[in-house]
Amino acid sequence: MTGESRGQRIVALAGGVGGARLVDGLDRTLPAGALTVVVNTGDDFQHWGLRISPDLDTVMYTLAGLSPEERGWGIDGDTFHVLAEAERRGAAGWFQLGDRDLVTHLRRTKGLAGGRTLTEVTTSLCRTLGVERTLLPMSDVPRPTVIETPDGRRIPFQNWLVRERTGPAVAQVHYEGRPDATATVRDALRGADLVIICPSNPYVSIDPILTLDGIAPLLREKQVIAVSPLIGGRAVKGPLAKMVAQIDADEPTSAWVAAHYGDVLDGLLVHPGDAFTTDLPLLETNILIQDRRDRVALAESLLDFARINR
Ligand code: FO1
Repeated sequence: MTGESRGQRIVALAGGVGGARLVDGLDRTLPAGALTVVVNTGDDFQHWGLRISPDLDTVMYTLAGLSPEERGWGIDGDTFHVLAEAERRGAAGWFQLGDRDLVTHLRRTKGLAGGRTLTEVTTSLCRTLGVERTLLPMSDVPRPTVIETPDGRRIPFQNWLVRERTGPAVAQVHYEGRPDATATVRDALRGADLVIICPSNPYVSIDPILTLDGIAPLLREKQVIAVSPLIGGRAVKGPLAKMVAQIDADEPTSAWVAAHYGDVLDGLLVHPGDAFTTDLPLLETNILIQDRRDRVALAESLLDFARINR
């Protein structure tokens, strides 16, 4: 596969843990320079005066081999002494920032305060952790995701996800502000031979990227292949299944994923048993990523499928 992919430029759109795992498989499969990862920053927020970019960090730590296998976010084996002390002194402790992880947030916050862009800061964070792949925040300007409940309450995304444990029902998801994708992101997409939509939550990880001005029209000119984030009517991780029921009053199926992405999509990978009747090229293959071997196998199947359907 590496030989066949030589010279190809592939862009992956990714959110959190599920996206990071496929990106890791692509990283292990594709030659140097062939892969650019555009990462959702709608989850970003300020906490303890620090700029936290959970999805960028999840992808970065995964590529650096630092992520905990099960949990997926943060740094494996991290300690939480600062968190315990901060809580003892009355700080909010609902978002678990690990001691080693804190160095990332401190450096990012300092870099941004010094006038560097999130793109620049991300590149330097990656280099210090030995990550050579190009990781690009979707935008250098904040675009916070906000959850709206049926009674009109608006809850910042991390508060809803972590603090309120996805309890409040979701009527709508908003992406606040109208920043542009960075020029670097647009150039990467313009030059792409293949765009991969990772198995991340469409509403809160992928749509923040797809709804940036000019991105969807650009993608309609490209071969775009997605991996379903749903298996047998359940999300591999996170609240997607109940969001589909609450927001779209629909069943959380692969057919929903295809309909959601609509004419942007040129192919979809679904788990065995999840195929449905459609003109869209489908590949039924194991999309449940449990270990490193699964990540590479999925990346290879996807690249083969893209080549056959080009
Ligand atoms: N997710 C949680 O469910 N609880 C946490 O306390 C938490 C802390 C955290 C710290 C750093 C980081 O990079 C990610 C963290 N996450 C936590 C994960 C993260 O908030 C979500 O998984 C993503 O935003 C969803 O893509």
